[in-house]
Amino acid sequence: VRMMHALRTGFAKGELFVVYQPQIDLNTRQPVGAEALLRWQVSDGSFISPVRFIPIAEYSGLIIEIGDFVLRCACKELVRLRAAGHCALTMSVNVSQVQFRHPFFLAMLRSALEDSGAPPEYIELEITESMAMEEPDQLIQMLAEVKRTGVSIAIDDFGTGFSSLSYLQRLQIDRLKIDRAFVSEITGSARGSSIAEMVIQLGRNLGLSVVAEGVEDERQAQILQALGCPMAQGFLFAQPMSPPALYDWLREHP
Ligand code: G
Ligand code: G
Ligand code: MN
Ligand code: NA
Repeated sequence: VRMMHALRTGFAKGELFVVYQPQIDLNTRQPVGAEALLRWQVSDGSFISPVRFIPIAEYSGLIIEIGDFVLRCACKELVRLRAAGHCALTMSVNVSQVQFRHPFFLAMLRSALEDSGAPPEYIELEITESMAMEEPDQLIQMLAEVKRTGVSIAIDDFGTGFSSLSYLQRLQIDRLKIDRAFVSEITGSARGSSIAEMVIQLGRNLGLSVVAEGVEDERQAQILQALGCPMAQGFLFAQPMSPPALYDWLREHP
């Protein structure tokens, strides 16, 4: 309850902001997109992880406003990036289950797109695998509506809920993001790389784009590239960055 109050006042005071982590093409090593990630810096200067505060935001309902804020920041940043000449970059936004299921979510999405003038084809929403696996008719309907706006859908943390893959055929998904737990295992053994390998193959067979998350060293990047993984994101390439740092990074990585 204390944290809920702190989050509410912190959000009102502007303590929440969005950073952007580049995503790169593994073959050319050029940036192809960015993921918007929320940060909360409290008044003493320390950061509270979204792993801790997102559940509280969901529980309290604050996630609706906060999620809308992230979506709007990301849309505006995409427009600025394009104005600065970075016209090929996509923008990925994490969407919480609570936010996605809200009756006004589609209206908020359309409004964020319209107000910013962001091109929907360059915006991607990341939903978690657990959300996709529930697979009720409502979700199928929702995704169809999202797709009608022109926005794409990625499955975040893919591979962590591997009990049923049948939803992949029924839902309008565009991209799979290999969870970093599997990326960190690929340099170990053949067994360690088998899930990443399977996801890459699955993406290829289903015509889905694949991004490996949490790539921290060159060996991981090379193995992923050899396995045919088209895209990656991780500390090896770039940390999540504030907009000014992102523009500097992009200038150095054309
Ligand atoms: O950026 P970091 O690694 O600290 O993020 C930790 C977790 O918080 C990740 O699972 C990420 O998806 C989630 N997260 C980060 N930003 C957002 C956001 O804007 N909305 C939601 N729903 N989750 C986010
Ligand atoms: O669950 P999601 O994919 O949204 O989580 C993204 C989070 O992963 C971000 O909070 C980001 O800070 C974190 N992240 C990005 N790259 C790396 C990495 O190379 N290693 C680790 N450990 N975390 C990373
Ligand atoms: Mn994500
Ligand atoms: Na993830």
